[in-house]
Amino acid sequence: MSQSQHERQRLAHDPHRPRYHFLPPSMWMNDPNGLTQWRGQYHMFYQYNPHSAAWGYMHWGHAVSSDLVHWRDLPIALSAKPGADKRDGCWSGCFVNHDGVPTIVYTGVDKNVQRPFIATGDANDPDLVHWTNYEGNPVIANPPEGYDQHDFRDHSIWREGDTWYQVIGAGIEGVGGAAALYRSTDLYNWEYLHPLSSGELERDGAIWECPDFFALGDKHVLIYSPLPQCYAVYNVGEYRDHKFVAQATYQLDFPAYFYAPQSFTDDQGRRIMFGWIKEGRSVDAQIEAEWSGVMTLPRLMELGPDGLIHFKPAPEVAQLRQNYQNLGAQNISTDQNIVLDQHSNSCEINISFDLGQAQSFGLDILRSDDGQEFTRIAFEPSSQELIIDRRASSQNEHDDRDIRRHRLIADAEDTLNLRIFIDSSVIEIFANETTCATTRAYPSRASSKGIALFSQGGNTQVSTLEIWDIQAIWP
Ligand code: DQQ
Repeated sequence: MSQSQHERQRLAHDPHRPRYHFLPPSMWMNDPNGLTQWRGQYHMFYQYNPHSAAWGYMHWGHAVSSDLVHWRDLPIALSAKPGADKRDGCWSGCFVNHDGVPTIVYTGVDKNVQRPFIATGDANDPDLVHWTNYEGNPVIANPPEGYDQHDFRDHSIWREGDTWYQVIGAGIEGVGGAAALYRSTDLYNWEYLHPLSSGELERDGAIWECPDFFALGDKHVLIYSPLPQCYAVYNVGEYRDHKFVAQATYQLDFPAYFYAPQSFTDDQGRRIMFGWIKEGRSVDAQIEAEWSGVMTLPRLMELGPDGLIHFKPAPEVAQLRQNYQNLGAQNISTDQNIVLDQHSNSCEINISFDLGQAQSFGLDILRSDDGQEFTRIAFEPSSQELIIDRRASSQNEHDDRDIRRHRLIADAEDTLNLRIFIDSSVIEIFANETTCATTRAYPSRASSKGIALFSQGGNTQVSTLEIWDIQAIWP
């Protein structure tokens, strides 16, 4: 058994550890990096600290998959130098197919100075195991004048004709977060042009981390993760004269467990995103668990006729379904709780509610047999708010336990469809495809796997209710 399989087996008993969302064998993970499909295989690199379940000494972990769902661990691709400071290492970046040479552009951090670095791999190796740093690193000496000289990191690269373009996450002094645009003919010598886009300090943050820029439908999309807000934002707009003008801006996922997403186009032309799901419990609990950080499911992004990005789990995830239960239509009477027979904390729920007279309706998941512990997902038609209530999610006061309200990005008119993926402590929700909400819950009771439906202030008709158990992706 390999070391990584051993680690996975060692931690598999942990009831809060996800079983079908990707995470490393053990220890800390944050951003997805270098996502690509290379010679048929999907590659996931990720920010990884192999020494602890806390951030620091960043390496690039690495796994491959032939189906976006089952992953095979590979050796660390990029390492922090021995003796590095906690803040030094290999920070986020992207993969580039440089005329057949597999290439990574990332942020090398040395003595807390952040600069663009390049490493190349072996084109004949489908696993892309070996990476060699370019001797001339860094490839850009300093951030441009007028920019914050410290925060200058994370890369998104594309090609137009013979010319490479890249944006780097940055901030302009006194202005706000920005995506600094560069151009190059050889990927190694870069000329600064101007901000592809920049924001207003108060509204859009001081620094934009992890910019991701790509065409979608007949528009362009710029995604970034602003600081200090610490959530991810997507902008749909026009790209002209090498400037991006946003026409619509939305938070990508609610509330803020989802961060630093990255996307890529696969061989089928699909735009696929992964994001980092943070923990919702104390640092001590993470260190004790010996793991921290989870990837979202692979999300397909399409531009809808409404001008919004529509998010769906990649269809490949459906291969993990088993024990299909079609519970058909259900009528929930006002103030009634329908406790279902199903018990699972590793499942997918597809539920559609008709919007009727009820003031609010929804479901309790991760519910204990006595109904004392549960996580409530509710919808209030009058405010169009999705409400995630975790006040009774766990008995541990160090876990996040709050109630949050999020207005849907697109109003639900007649129906609210929720696709809910529960994976131990991860809850990933797709609401009418246009609003995503990801949260965490760490139930204390072993029986907290139940599901109940409720309606308040009027009856609610459920038109579809399907539930599948979801299989683990590791043996
Ligand atoms: N994580 C990386 C940075 C990036 C941040 C460091 C976002 O490159 O800006 O681990 O989570």
